[in-house]
Amino acid sequence: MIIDILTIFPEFFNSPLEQSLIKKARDKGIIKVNIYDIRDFATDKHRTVDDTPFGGGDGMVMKIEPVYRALKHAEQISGRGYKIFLTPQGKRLNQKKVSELSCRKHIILLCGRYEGIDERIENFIDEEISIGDYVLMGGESAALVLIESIGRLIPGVVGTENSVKDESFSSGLLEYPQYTKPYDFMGYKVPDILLSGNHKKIKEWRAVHALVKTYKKRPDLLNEENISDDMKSMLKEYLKKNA
Ligand code: 6GU
Repeated sequence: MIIDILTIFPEFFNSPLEQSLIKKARDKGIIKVNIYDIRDFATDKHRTVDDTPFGGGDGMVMKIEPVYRALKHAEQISGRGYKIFLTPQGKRLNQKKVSELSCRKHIILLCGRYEGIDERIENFIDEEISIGDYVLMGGESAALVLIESIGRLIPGVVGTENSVKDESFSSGLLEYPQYTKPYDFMGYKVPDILLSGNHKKIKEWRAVHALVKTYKKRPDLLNEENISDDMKSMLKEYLKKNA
């Protein structure tokens, strides 16, 4: 996958994209990241990328020409890409969207700063994405969130496919509780069933506890689609026993 990032803060990405699994994926050539400095596409000697808003008001607006030229340049280098504008006004990101995007060959992430980009940018992008209902200083950290969430779904980036498949959200539920040594930490013990060696029972326990955890921490995630009648009665029984 080719990921192009258009930003006025190219250095922002240096360290995060040089760590851990993303770095390995880049080294292996599974992910190719190109960072473009929008300022390089300004045409005046001050390399201006923002200006005051028409109609007055506080703050500055990112000019459309340098952004447009940066987009065109990125596509000249790597071909047509799926152009995403990171903005708090975009569609809220979720695992389904992440999964969809992970199938694309080439995405272009446009990071906005200041009070936003000239509205006419909407004519030149494919989608606007927000990472949640709060306001960041710019789209850069949101671009990183996208890269991490998408990157780990690309085959070969995260160790085993299973560790991706089983975890929180892919199934619509939170992940079951995990433990490692020591068995007893300050009196808090690991559930004995996990030490029993009975794989059928362990599987069952994990299914119930994924459900219990979701019910307790994120009840908003439960719906008719991700909870079968069997699971419903198991949850009821568990809650009755542990009331
Ligand atoms: Cl993508 N950008 C900014 N500036 N703020 C945000 C956001 C994006 N997503 C949530 N808040």
